Amino acid sequence: MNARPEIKTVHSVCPHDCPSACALEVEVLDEHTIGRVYGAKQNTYTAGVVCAKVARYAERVHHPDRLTHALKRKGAKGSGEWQEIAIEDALDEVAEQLLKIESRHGAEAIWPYYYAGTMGLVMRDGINRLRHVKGYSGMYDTFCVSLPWSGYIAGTGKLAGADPREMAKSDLIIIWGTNPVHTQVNVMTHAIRGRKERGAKIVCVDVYETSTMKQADVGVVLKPGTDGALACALMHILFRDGTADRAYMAKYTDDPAGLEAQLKDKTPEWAATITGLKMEQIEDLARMIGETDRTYFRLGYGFARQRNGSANMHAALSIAAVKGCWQHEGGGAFHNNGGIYHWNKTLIEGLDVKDASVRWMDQSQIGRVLTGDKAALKGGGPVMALFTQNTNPVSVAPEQELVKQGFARKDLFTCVHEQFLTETAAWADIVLPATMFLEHDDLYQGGGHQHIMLGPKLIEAPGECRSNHDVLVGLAKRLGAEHDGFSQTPGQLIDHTLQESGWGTVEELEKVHWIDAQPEFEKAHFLKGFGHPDGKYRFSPDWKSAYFRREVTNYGDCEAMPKWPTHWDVTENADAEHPFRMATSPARNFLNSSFNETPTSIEKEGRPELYVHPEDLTDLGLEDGQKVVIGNTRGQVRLHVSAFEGVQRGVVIAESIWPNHAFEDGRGINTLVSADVPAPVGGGTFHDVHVWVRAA
Ligand SMILES: Nc1nc2c(c(=O)[nH]1)N[C@H]1C(S)=C(S)[C@@H](COP(=O)(O)OP(=O)(O)OC[C@H]3O[C@@H](n4cnc5c(=O)[nH]c(N)nc54)[C@H](O)[C@@H]3O)O[C@H]1N2
Ligand SMILES: Nc1nc2c(c(=O)[nH]1)N[C@H]1C(S)=C(S)[C@@H](COP(=O)(O)OP(=O)(O)OC[C@H]3O[C@@H](n4cnc5c(=O)[nH]c(N)nc54)[C@H](O)[C@@H]3O)O[C@H]1N2
Ligand code: SF4
Ligand SMILES: [Mo]
Repeated sequence: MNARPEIKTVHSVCPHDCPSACALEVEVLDEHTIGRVYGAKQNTYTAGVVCAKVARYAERVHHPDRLTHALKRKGAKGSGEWQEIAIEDALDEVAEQLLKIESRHGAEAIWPYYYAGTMGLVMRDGINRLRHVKGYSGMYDTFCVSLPWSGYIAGTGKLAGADPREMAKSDLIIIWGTNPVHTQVNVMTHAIRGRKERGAKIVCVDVYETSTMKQADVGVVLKPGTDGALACALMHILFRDGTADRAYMAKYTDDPAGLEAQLKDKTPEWAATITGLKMEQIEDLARMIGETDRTYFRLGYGFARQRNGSANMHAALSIAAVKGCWQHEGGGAFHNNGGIYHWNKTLIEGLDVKDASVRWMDQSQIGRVLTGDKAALKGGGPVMALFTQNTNPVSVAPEQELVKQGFARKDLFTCVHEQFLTETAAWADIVLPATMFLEHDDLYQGGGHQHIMLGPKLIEAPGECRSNHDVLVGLAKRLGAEHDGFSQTPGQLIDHTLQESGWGTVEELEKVHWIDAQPEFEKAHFLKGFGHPDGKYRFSPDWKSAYFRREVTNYGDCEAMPKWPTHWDVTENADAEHPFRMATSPARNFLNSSFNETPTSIEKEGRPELYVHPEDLTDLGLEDGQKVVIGNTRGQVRLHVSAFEGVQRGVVIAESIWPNHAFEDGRGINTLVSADVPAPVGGGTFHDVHVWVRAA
């Protein structure tokens, strides 16, 4: 696994939190420097295409502001006064603090907090090994996947679906609640192949006219949180018009008659009122689906970031079963392939020493946890130490006012391991400098496709940067934490994990760069049965057993969830005080809070803006481009409005995630987002926010 500097263009993998997980070819100029980054041409999913952010990755790796040495806080918390210290001294200090806090307050007072800034299995998940060996508090990861994944699994019983490359063989591709032109560009490669090769129609369902919708044949702009209503009306019409596949449903689904009865009153008229769509739009889309066996539902994350998001994911997914699309190549549905890899991560995560009785706390509720909210603390004592890797909560987490109050606590010890001095790192006591993906070995899987890929170390890291693994090993030694995983190199962990999971050895993977793990057609299309014990697709989900995190029981209020697809009206609706519904949809040139440090991204995005319908602007007495303040019970945010026709009245969009400091008074968009716990298992409701809008 050595760097091969004599070879100019070398294989790697994009490590970012993006379903595309692109296979890369990287120009290595010398042992410290890269040039352009390309998509690997031979990889059948990446097919030579990467997003612009990563094509210009040299800007990020060789950024002048990269952290290269450890920092110790000199002034008050958050003061920005630092002293550079040697990395070994920094690790000594972190270990000393953690041991002190453990002896005074118990191991559960320490909260390792991480997410998916890198998607490498070793560097992302290794932190759990330290957690399990030491008995530190657990973190339940709710930012992203809990709502969509539970909704999908509720229907299929498995997180997998029709091969996304099959979109090239579809006749109708429905891109629902995702904006791939911004968030996972390769979806477009395969959808557009379908259009070119067979005249496939592309439909896009979103809450505003996105860059993806501009490329679609049909755009459906509905009100946020109303996808369940649209899905029900579409299914109602399929039953009504005789285009539902009754033979398929009889064989493969739990209770089609029950569903049909439930859908009787879910008419296009009913759905038009809820979604704000025209009845003809709903009828037209239903007719297209009804006429097209090879309809492919590409279901995204975005529409599930609503309090009813799991139910809406399940409702949209159910259309594919009503129409029987799964039987046809180029038909069916897909969200994520997490279920196909059968990883054994015992060594990486230290699962052999896991104590299930140790508390876990909700990632999205970090503000409440750090400010002592009893429910968020799950009945345990206060968190006295945070150790973070791969995430930037003082920017991306909901309820920013609480998050910042928490990080400002004088009695909280915070160590942040980062590549940049992020808004989270700025509050730390100790900051450790992290390697970037080209500077360490790791193993990756495609969420939006089906490849297992190797990302080897290609260049040397600057200064004293350490990989996540090396930092964990350094801390484990000092903390007396023993586990086999701490005595292995990343290359050995990769090899062991591959072998234990049935994917060969690291040497084999090195030769081929990636493994295509796509299950055979019949399995991927559930033609041998769905993932539930009875093999049936569930129109009527058992929400309690649909949890994708089975250790999390009774987290949200499952009893209150609808038994059948419907419009479950639990979103944060507009009211007299807050007349607008806001979504914080991802901007093209940022990736969560990453890339908002690179000059080209900042230049392209301009400034934080709120897209508002021109007639709403008129009603508010506001001009295009005017500065406004928007708010709700959680706080207020200042930004500029931009007149935008491609949104329903009463809906506003703030493309994200700008850093807090890009806003006039340092309050970013997540000030307004709630950390309430949606059923069934919690999850970030980043696009489910009501606000008022006023002149600033
Ligand atoms: N450029 C860029 N790329 C990214 C990211 C980024 O921040 N920027 N983030 C990465 C991460 S972590 C993830 S998880 C993925 C997520 O990628 P996606 O699956 O695309 O999910 P989101 O980006 O959250 O939202 C997608 C779309 O859902 C829309 N939406 C919001 N509410 C509703 C609704 O109620 N109904 C419907 N139909 N649509 C709705 C939003 O307007 C947005 O256009 O993208 C990854 N890629
Ligand atoms: N308003 C709004 N907020 C959102 C969302 C939204 O759509 N709208 N989306 C939500 C979603 S889906 C997600 S997933 C979260 C994601 O939010 P974050 O978890 O903050 O996401 P990233 O920006 O991907 O990564 C965080 C940090 O990881 C660091 N990092 C990368 N690689 C490494 C490494 O190898 N080691 C170490 N130590 N650090 C590394 C990067 O420098 C970066 O600062 O944001 C959520 N917040
Ligand atoms: S599309 Fe996603 S996976 Fe591909 S290069 Fe861009 S950020 Fe990375
Ligand atoms: Mo995410």
